[in-house]
Amino acid sequence: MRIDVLTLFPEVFEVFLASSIVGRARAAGCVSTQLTNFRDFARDRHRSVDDRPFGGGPGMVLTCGPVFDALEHVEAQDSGPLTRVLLTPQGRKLTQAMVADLAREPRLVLICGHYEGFDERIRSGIDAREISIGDYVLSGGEPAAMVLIDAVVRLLPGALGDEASAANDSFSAGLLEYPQYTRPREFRGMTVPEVLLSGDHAKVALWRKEQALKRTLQRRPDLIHAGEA
Ligand code: 9D3
Repeated sequence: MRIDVLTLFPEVFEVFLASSIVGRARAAGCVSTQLTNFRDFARDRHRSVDDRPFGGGPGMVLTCGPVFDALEHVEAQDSGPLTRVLLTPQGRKLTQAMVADLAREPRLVLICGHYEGFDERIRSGIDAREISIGDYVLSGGEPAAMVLIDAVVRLLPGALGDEASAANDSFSAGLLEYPQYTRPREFRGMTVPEVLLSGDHAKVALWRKEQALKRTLQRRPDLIHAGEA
C-alpha cells in the first residue's frame, strides 16, 4: 500500500511513521508513505493557505488552490487507483469495518484540514470519503490521520508478527482483552490468578474466555450486540 498525507504539519508525522508497527511495516515494504505540505503549493509571496470567510465571521478557511494543486501533484506521481480520505469532524465515524475496507485499497490519499475548516468546494470538488475519528474536537486532522494510518497499517499482510495475528482468533474478535500478567508472581502484594500458574492450558483458555466475556458485558455491552440493528 502507498499512503500519501497532505498536511500543513508534515513534521508531526515523522516520528510516528518511523516508530512501532508502522515503522516496521515501512521497513518491511508493506507500506510506503509520502508527506506533502500544501503550503508548498501556495501561490503568493506569503505562502498563505487560508483566508477570511465570505459573509464574515471569525477564523480562517483553508483555500482551494493549494489543496487542489497539491492533490493533483501527488496523484500524478502514480497512475494506479486511489482512495481519497478527507479527515473532517463531519465525516462518518471511523470503525474497524471501515479500517478493514481501507486496508484493502492499494493507495490512500489522506487530506488533513486545520484552522476553522475547509472551503466547501474542497469537500464537494474532490471525490473523497469524509471520515471523523469520534465526537470530540481536535485542532486539526493530523491526529485523526495518524489514528487511521495506525489502524490500517497493522492489518496489512506482514505488518504484525505471527504471535499478534494468532491472538485475533474467532472467539476473541469483537470482545475486550482478557487480563494478562507477567513476572513477578507477586508485586506489592498483588498476585497473579492461580489458574494462570497451573499449567492447565484448557483451564487457562476457558478462564480467558470467561474474563473477556465478563469484561465486555460489564464495560462494553454494545460490542456484544454489534451488527444488530
Ligand atoms: C469552528 C467550528 N468547529 C466546530 C466545532 C469546526 C472545526 C473544524 C475543524 C472543528 C475542528 C476542526 C479540526 N478537526 C479536524 O480536522 C478533525 C476531527 C475532529 O476534530 N474530531 C474528530 N475527528 C476529526 S477528523 C478531522
